[in-house]
This record gives sequence, C-alpha cells and structure tokens, in this order.
Amino acid sequence: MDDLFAALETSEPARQDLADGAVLLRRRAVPCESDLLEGVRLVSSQSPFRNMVTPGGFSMSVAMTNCGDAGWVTDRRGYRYQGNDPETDKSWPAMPSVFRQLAEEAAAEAGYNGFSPDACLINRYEPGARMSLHQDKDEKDFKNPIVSVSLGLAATFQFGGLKRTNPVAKYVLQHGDVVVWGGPSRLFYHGILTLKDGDHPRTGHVRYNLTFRRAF
Ligand code: MD6
Ligand code: FE
Repeated sequence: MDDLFAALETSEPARQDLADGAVLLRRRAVPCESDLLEGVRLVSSQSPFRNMVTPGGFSMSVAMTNCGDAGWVTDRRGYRYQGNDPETDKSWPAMPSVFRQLAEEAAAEAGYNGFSPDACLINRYEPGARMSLHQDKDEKDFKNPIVSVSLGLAATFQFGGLKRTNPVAKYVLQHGDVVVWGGPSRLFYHGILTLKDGDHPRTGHVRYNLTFRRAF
C-alpha cells in the first residue's frame, strides 16, 4: 500500500508546469474550502446560477454566476463583461475577501505578482455538463493571468495551444486544485470533458470552478 501511495505522490506533484506560463497548484485551495463554499452559497443566493445562451442560440450545460465589479455573460448579442447581473438588474455580489486573497496568493506563487482580479466567474457543473474548447479573450489586457479554482467532483481539463487544432493534453482537476495561467499560454485553447457522476463529501453531485480575471 505504501508503494501505491508513493507512486501516486510522484505522479501528482504539488506543483506542476502545464506549459510556459501555466502552473497547476494541486490542493492549494483545500485549507479554505469551507470559506470558499460558503462564498459560493452567498453569491448565488443574490445572483442565482443560470444556464446562459450562446450567441448561436444554444443553452450552456454549465450554470454560471459571477461576483466582483465585472461579470462574464453571454446571450444572443455576444460574450462580454458587464457590471450588472442581467437577471437581477443589480450589481453582481461583492467578491468575498477569501476569494480575492486566494487568487492573489496563488497568482504570486505562480510568478504573477500584483494580480488584482475584478471578476470571478463561478461555473457549476452537474453530471453531463461540459465546456467545449475555447479561448478566454474577452478581457481587456492579456498581460493579466487567470486563476482557476476547482471544488467538488473531479473533472478532466483539456489544455491545447494557440490554435483550436493543436493537440490537447489532459489533466484531472481535483477538489482544491488551482491552475494559474498567463504569459505565453494566456490564449491557449482549453475545455472540460463531460462531467461524470459522483458524490463528493463537500459538494455532492456537483463540481464548481471559480475563475478570477482582470476584465476591465
Ligand atoms: C473550468 N475553466 O475549469 C473551466 N478558463 O470549469 C476555464 O474555462 C478556464 O479554468 C480560463 C482560465 C482557467 C480556466
Ligand atoms: Fe476558459
């Protein structure tokens, strides 16, 4: 058994470079998991999760909400950031301080000092939900990295290159894993494969993903 754990240990280092500019910090968010999940509940009690519609007219399988000064939205008019939640017509909920602190610390650990997110997109995946390959390019300045926090059920993350047709690597993102990426890989294509059913002690049948960005 010890050998089995040793083998897992070596194949899953605490820190792993995924590409030039992209770092996976395994389990980095576990120490603040309860505060993060409480934040997700608080935010979604004010701006509920909803399945947004793509410009092409498809309803997304991932349900979303946001907190912070800017929120990412999509509808028939396109993708964009906006200061108000179109469902409530109010500002997005404030970004909880534990969210901001984790994002800034993780960014610094990955080599991005001074990151100050103004947007946190919260994705909720239920079994069967997926996110097809895309680039994050609705932000104003690509010099800022993106910090991504996974909570709950594990998911397979696809990470490619600057072209949609580039080969993709696959990584399993577990509860508490944090990915920071920017620099040369800031515009790399990425996605999440269809979530498998499961039962996580902290979230039940759900995966959450928090992505922190500097939008404006
Ligand atoms: C997800 N994440 O992990 C989807 N985008 O559920 C993203 O699309 C993403 O994790 C930009 C940067 C980090 C990400
Ligand atoms: Fe993305």
